[in-house]
Amino acid sequence: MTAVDQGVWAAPGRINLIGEHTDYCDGFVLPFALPQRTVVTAERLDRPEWSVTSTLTGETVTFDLSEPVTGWAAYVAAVVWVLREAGHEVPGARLSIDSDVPGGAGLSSSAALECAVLSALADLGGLDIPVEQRPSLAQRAENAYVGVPCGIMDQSASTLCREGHALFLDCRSLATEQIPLDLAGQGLAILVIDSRAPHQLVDGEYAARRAACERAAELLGVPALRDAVLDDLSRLDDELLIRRSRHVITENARVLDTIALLREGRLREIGPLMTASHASMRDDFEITVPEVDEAVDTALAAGAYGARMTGGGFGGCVLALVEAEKAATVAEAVTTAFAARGFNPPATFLALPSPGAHRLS
Ligand code: GAF
Repeated sequence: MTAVDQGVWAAPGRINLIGEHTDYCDGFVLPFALPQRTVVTAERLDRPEWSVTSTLTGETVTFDLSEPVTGWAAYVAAVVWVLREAGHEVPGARLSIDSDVPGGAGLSSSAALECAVLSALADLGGLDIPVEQRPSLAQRAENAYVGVPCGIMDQSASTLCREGHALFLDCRSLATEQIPLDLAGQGLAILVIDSRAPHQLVDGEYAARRAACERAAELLGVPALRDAVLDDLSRLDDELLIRRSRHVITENARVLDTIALLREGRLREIGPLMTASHASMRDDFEITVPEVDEAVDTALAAGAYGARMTGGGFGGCVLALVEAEKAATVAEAVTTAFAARGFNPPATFLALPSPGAHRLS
């Protein structure tokens, strides 16, 4: 690959149609990329130094990896680190970062940053990194450098999604299939409701859910919960592990059922699967909070076909499948319900399946 001296690259946030907390269980997910994205303007430097400016805060962080980098710039340092670890000659660079992916909302602002920086550095260095290998590198950057034990869904979505499609990803084989998602063509819309619920103890809770799933798989004698079926649960005697496992087993099945319906163009019928996914996250996986439960219940009462929280949990966003013409009414109903319960006002927008990471200029 020919190296370029400078350019502008973008990578999107994502929303997950269905398949939550299944990625680190070797299971199935079905995210799509959002129009909201992180944009990196970058130029190559002739020394091994990286200077990163956030256009949102004006802050600049400069590092050469001789010291650990913390804070938001750690996500950038992590990408430099992982590329070097993989044997690539990463060029020094001056990077300017802009983003309209809301942070802390469960829409993968971290993955968008990682994947945009990875795209920029790969092109600046003329590095030969096939696009299919990029999600694993970005995930490893986050796991090993930043220290977040995330799965591979977000980095895959930010890298591999295509406009107008959802990405069916088998998180064991990493096989992908682009599933057409023509919402507008069927008069439908996906309304996103950002609950703006304050996040608490999120990292610890995420790691605890992952550990519970791994423990359950170990007790069942399978490589991952992907390999378990509901009948296996009678072999567990820990009530908590039974519920955690039941979520993952039923969620994987719901992803496959959703895909079968989408392939037949039966978009409205995925609604009940979305709602069942939410109930499972609320009752078995216990990762919802009152704000997201309220958003789901109100959206359904206002006529949504289905609604569920998306992302790691404990706040963040809900997506609701609605008739396009009803989206504003559903959004208004949720805003009113939030006010009545004394919650922060939610933010709402429509999600359009958008392209994954690419060079803009
Ligand atoms: C977060 C993680 F980063 C993903 O890997 C995934 O586990 C998700 O939570 C839950 O489905 O976004």
